[in-house]
Amino acid sequence: MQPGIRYHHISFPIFASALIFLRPIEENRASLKRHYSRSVFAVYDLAIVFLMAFAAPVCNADMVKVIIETDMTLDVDDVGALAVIHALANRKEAELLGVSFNEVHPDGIRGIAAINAWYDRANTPIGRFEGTLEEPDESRYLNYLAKMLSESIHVQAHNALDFYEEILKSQRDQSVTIVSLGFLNNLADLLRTHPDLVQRKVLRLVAMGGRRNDNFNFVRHGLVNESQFVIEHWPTPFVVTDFGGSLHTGASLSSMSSDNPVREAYFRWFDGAFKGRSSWDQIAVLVGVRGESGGFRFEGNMTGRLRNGFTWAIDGEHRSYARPTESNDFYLAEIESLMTLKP
Ligand SMILES: [Ca+2]
Repeated sequence: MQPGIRYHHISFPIFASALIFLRPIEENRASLKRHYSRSVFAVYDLAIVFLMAFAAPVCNADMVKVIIETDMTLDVDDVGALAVIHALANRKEAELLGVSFNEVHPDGIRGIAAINAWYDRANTPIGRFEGTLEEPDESRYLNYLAKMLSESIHVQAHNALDFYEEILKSQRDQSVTIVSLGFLNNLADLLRTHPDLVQRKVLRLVAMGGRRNDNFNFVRHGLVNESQFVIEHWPTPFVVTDFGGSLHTGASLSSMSSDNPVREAYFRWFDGAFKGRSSWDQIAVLVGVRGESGGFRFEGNMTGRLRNGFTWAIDGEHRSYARPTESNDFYLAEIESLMTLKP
């Protein structure tokens, strides 16, 4: 067991109990002040500062460290998924290490940056695919999002390879979850160039795509062989998720402020209306952050297939399929509330 984990396991219950114990004092602070001297409260405040200083790293130990790999361009569920990961970061369930863009739309980077900035995470590293794609996708919303980003924010996106190298090197071994919401071009490049780094640092790759004969994420832009390379050679656990088509979310974004780029993306995607759109990518984020405790079972004893004929064994350990175990209403409520959680 790593020392950090042991420290975390011992100290978290102590800090949690202390904070629960102190809560009534905090709630009745005004009336208690009438009965106790100033110096008593000075000691009390010092104790709180001490607890917060130690509680912060303890809580961080619990967070799932996530890199999002997105094709945010054609469909809008990538935008919803980015909202979900920011909300999970606000709730201390996840730490967003960076966002990597695997499409080539000229407004993609600024669109991603606009969302990060709205959630007060303008410094989130962004990676970009610097190759070319057959028939690049168009977007109904990215140009609007790009304009929402303040000119005062300098966006610097790095080549996806440099982006991954820099982030992964700085993280603990087997601590990083990559959630892929689009194409696998960046991850194929990463795996070819830094297979050892992937093996050492990546806990798990969760990929949104059809388990059998996927017709978008794993094949679009002529990338099916890149997808095969990733699925065939990824050295750590790989989880495929294809649930979410029947979950229509985003309509409640109408209640958010008009400076919210997530709201704007859904509004523009529906050509000036607020409706619900399928939630494949939000589900992938939930699978990545919450794993089986989020209402999924990682199953094996089946096969996956790509349209080029490549068939792969899903054994439930090295390769798994995330099967939903709850009702649609459960995921709908969860996603809708996360997408509308304010920063
Ligand atoms: Ca996507």
